[in-house]
Amino acid sequence: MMKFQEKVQQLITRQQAFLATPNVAEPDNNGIYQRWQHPVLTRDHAPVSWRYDFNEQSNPFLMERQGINATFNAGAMLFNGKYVLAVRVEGDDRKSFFAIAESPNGVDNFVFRDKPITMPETDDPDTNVYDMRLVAHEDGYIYGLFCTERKDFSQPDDLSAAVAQCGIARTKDLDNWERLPDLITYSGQQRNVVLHPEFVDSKYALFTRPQDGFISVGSGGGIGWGLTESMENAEIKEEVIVDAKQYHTITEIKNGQGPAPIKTDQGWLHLAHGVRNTAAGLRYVLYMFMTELERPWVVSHKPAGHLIAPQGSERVGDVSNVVFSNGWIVNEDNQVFIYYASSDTRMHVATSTVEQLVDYVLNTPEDGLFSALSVRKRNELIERNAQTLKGFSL
Ligand code: M1P
Repeated sequence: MMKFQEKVQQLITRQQAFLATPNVAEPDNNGIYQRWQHPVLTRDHAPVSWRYDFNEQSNPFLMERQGINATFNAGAMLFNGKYVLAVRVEGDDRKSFFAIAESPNGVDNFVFRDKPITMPETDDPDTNVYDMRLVAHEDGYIYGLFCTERKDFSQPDDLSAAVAQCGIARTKDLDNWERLPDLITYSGQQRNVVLHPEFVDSKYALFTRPQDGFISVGSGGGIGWGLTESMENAEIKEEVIVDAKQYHTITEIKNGQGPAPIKTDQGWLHLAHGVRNTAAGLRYVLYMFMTELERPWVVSHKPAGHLIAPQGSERVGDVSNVVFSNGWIVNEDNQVFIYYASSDTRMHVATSTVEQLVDYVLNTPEDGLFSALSVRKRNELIERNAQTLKGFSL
């Protein structure tokens, strides 16, 4: 029988080999982005020392004492030459926390730092924290804006009744965080709040997602926008809607800003999620749009439909039929790494370039909102192609 120490060594060695597994681009792509074969982060990437007790006296069966359930919805940035994810790690106890994982190339070899982030709290403790957006603001700080969830004590008998608000923290090194007061708005609950990387009219600007309830946005919804004088006491007195939810589109039930937008010569590139209801439950997909450079709250271009929808094994997980993104990275070669989670379970990457995504946003037809218009546009494409394809053997 294998000795305890040998079993420990085997666990460590196996995980090291797993973490070093190279990722491989899918053989085909759609011209917009490239999918990769393996998830970049799964629960198996969580260090074994976060899960097992390696003391033979206290853990003779070498049990996983504190299991990890999922690694998903990660904020992202380049930091000290590395591709860095601020991952939502969820323990078997359903509590989420943040942990930094780093990769040299953005597509594989992601390794967690030694310990999760110890996030300071406000006077009102968070029950759960998740979905951090990392933003290097022009004020010199790296901000992490995230959802803080607490019990809704106005409904004591409903144990699912919760309140979502925007927690705010900042750092210079991603290890040591200063917690600031939660964002104040006047529109019920908030989730998917994202800091714009630049000042607007000398103020901090935030994308918001006002909602009436914890899951249902009710009469709220849409991606909002508001300004605050400071982040030390962030307060948005007035929100305008940038991109509203809309009947018979991918945002029929709700939507939310993903990561902070990317600045390009043509405008700000946005990645967001849209949600519609189906007989099988909510379906979350990712979509893009562009806003004006000088007025980041005004949409200038919006392709119809989704950019990324859950595919194959991505469709199955703790909350199935979901893709969600709150992190993307542009590197020095203008390559874009879109980090997206599937089904609230694991993280993937899709790669593209700024040039491709700008082309996609500027030149993909908008949603005509009616089947007849959709068919007309498709027939126009088919007829143009018929001319272009003369001379090809079809
Ligand atoms: O379960 C899908 C997603 O649901 C929520 O997103 P939204 O507020 O837009 O509905 C979040 O809890 C998110 O973490 C989760 O991935």
